[in-house]
Amino acid sequence: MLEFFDKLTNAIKKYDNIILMTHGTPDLDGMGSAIVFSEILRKMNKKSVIVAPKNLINKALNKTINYLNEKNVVIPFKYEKSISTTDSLLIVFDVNNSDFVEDKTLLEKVDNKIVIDHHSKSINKISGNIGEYIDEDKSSVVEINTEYLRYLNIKLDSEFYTVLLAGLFNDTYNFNFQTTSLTFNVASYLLENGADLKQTHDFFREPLEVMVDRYNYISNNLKLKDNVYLCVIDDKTCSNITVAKLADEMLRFQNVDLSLAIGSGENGKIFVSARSNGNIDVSKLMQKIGGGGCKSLAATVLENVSIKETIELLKNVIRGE
Ligand SMILES: [Mn+2]
Repeated sequence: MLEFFDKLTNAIKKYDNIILMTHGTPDLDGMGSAIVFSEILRKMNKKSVIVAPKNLINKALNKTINYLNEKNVVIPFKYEKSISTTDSLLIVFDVNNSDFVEDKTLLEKVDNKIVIDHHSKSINKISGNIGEYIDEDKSSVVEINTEYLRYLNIKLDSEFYTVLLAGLFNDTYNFNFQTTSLTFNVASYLLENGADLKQTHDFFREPLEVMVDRYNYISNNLKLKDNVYLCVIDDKTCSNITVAKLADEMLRFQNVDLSLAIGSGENGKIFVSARSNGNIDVSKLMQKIGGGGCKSLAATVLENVSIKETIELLKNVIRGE
């Protein structure tokens, strides 16, 4: 890790035009990391831009951006067309599959790339030709970025530590997934530096009707196998985030080792989310049906299939386990 941090610092010093990007439909880990990284660069007297999200439907991230605006933090969002790519360095956070980045055109335009991620390596992996750090044992990109902050020994304003803590909460689902002693160690460091725990919780608070709705789908769960459950949103279109949260919640129940959730989005897409308490590697499971992720969180998007067919498909995938 230290070797990578040396490489990262040298690359940052070499380039004046630094572009930060995360995955499409960003979350608090990827975008939170990019926002804080841009502040780290500012402290290093380097200007940067963040590729602006086209799809900002993550409510917790929206609340975080509003919170930063209230603190007068300027987030340097720019769309691909207005970003200069000559002599530039692109740092990609929280994604290594070239199909899932916020802007593929930009990815192809920039030659010099660094990848910082914690997902399993995809067959369409972006080449981090300047450097890459991809560690599946890390809970989140926040964990890696916080280690970099420590390495640099840079102090930030407290709101940035709050954003990092929120990213950690997001990817571990409040320390339920992928959590190691380092995760707690990083959380402790963030709190010592002024992260606001109450504020972090507030980002994730949801309206009563949303929670009640989620539990309606949970109460109608399908048992696919011992300790394996599926929840289905079949009465409306929804976002991939709604599906992911359903799978997250289902894993909190006793005797659930693997939770799956599905729902259909716009344009006939079917979102599938899978969560595991660690007994089963769900990234391998989702890879079988064109997706990916980490050991305990993974997902895929299916096309040209119905909800009914997806249920059958998942039953078959689970039977193979
Ligand atoms: Mn992440």
